[in-house]
Amino acid sequence: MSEQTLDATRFLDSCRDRVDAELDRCIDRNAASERLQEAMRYSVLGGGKRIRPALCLAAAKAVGGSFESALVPACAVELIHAYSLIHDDLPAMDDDELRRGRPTTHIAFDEATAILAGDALQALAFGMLSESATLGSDARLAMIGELAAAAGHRGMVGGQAIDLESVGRTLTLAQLETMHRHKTGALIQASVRMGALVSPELDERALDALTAFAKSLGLAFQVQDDLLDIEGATEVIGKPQGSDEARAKPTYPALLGQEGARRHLADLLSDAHESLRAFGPEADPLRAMADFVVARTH
Ligand code: GRG
Repeated sequence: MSEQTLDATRFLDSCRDRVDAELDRCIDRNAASERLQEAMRYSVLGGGKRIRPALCLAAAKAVGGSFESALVPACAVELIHAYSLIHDDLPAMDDDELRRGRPTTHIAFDEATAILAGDALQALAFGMLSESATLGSDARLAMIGELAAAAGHRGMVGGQAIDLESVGRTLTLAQLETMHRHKTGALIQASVRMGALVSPELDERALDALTAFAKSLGLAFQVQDDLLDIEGATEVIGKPQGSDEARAKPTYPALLGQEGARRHLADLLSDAHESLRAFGPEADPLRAMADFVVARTH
């Protein structure tokens, strides 16, 4: 393990306990349906690297914001992420039976419960933000807007729609990047920007630099995901690799070749670091997270 990966692993570990404790607390025991509540807890608390919460907490640190204030937005982005995975795994979408080494939510429960769990997690994310006692009302409002834009039809859901429309079609690199900017990039960008928004003294230049960082990192995340897929190092879920459906998905290695995709990944990582040039050591966790995202093995 390289020194940077080790730094990020330490940072991720230090975030995970606090984030998981908060997620455990916020999916309380008072849902109207016990089965729904179990499905929500199953989906959120059953593993996951917590990359998005860690990016949120690292961005807050980079601009001098407090860990305590960034904890709720960090959990909110993870709830949106968990909902997106539940819905993405459904038969009407990717139709996957395994996620994080366990049955997907619709397999462990049933399809209708999985849909409702995703819906409820999305609502919970916004509810948590609106009620956060550690954030001022301006910050709460800005974060709710940020997360809504990233999650909705101009962001993640829009990207998923492009993805569904693209199966079996040949995309140009520009079209592929447009899809990933929306599908995975938007939530990664929101994670970083919401972390930055906890700082009352945030200046526009710092926010722009962090946004540029997150844009490069969001694409890098997806290039590495595609590389892991073809290298077979990723957790293969439900469908055999190389199946007709898997082959029909547009990917970076399919467009650029494996070597081309690796070079593109290195360029995106370098762009991400360049965006942080004006920041001092307080942005080191963010730098380490960028290195981790491109070096991750699953
Ligand atoms: C269905 C509303 C809706 C949206 C779906 C983002 C998305 C849009 C679906 C996610 C499906 C997916 C597998 C996308 C590729 C990106 C990816 C590998 C996500 C998994 O993120 P990690 O690696 O997962 O952060 P963990 O398990 O660590 O949380």
